[in-house]
Amino acid sequence: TYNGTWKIDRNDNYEKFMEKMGINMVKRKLASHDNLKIIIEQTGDKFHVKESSNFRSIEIDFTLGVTFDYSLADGTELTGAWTMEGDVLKGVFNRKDNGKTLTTTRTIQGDELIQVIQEYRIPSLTHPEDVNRLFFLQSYNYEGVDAKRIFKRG
Ligand code: MYR
Repeated sequence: TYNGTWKIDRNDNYEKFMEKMGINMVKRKLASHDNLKIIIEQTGDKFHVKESSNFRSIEIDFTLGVTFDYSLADGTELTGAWTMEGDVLKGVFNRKDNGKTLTTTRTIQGDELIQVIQEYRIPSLTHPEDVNRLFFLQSYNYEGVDAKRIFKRG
């Protein structure tokens, strides 16, 4: 289960990923030590997420398969959705500013929650039904940088 409190433990390739996304050095340094904590409460296909970090504290509600808006800590606006496939949470989020697509997965491995983030050139895939199409197309459009953020139960 994803329920519980998750604190960032370490990142893998996160700074390089942010560089590729066009985030400047000062922001990258701050973001890679953001003390991110997420509290996940899942009830059926509904999620309530409390996100807190050095940057902000926000609460997010979403339903699996339903598109919602979300902003990154630097203000970049996204729209997209999470779906669940087996035990894997798969997200597809479109950047409103440049139309690029961020895909992300959350999986639990032992006592860790592993979030993988990738960026693709494919624009405007915002519908939940597009998730599988995107995961199929990804190998052709992959920008070549992905990152991991690894959380431990807190
Ligand atoms: C949530 O479930 O916590 C809310 C929605 C999260 C969307 C995540 C989108 C991809 C993350 C990209 C991070 C890139 C930072 C430069």
